[in-house]
Amino acid sequence: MNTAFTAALIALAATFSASAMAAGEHESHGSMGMSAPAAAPAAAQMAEGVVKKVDKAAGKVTLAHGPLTNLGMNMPMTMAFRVKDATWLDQMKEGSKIRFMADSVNGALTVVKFEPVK
Ligand SMILES: [Cu+2]
Repeated sequence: MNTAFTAALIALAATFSASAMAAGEHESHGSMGMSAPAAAPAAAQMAEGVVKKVDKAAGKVTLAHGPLTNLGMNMPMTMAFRVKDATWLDQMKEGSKIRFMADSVNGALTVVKFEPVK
């Protein structure tokens, strides 16, 4: 009787540790994504925008963009951004569509990732 109880306990413990391992693995995947925002998961956060105006002198671009949840913008709007790389302004044609990621850099909203959409 004692042996049967022990066996049941071992079986239970094995089941428990197996599910705990699965949960732990899942959790580590999640934290990996969070600690590496520049890696692959960031691609999913790229927003679409339409170039409205390019101001090379000021180093700014005006974009009509969709929601940017990382910046707390949940509504589409048109606004000016700084750009991390000024050469991007040469690739931003007024009226063209782009994919981008924006972030606050030293308090200024800045396009930190950019790729043209063909
Ligand atoms: Cu905005």
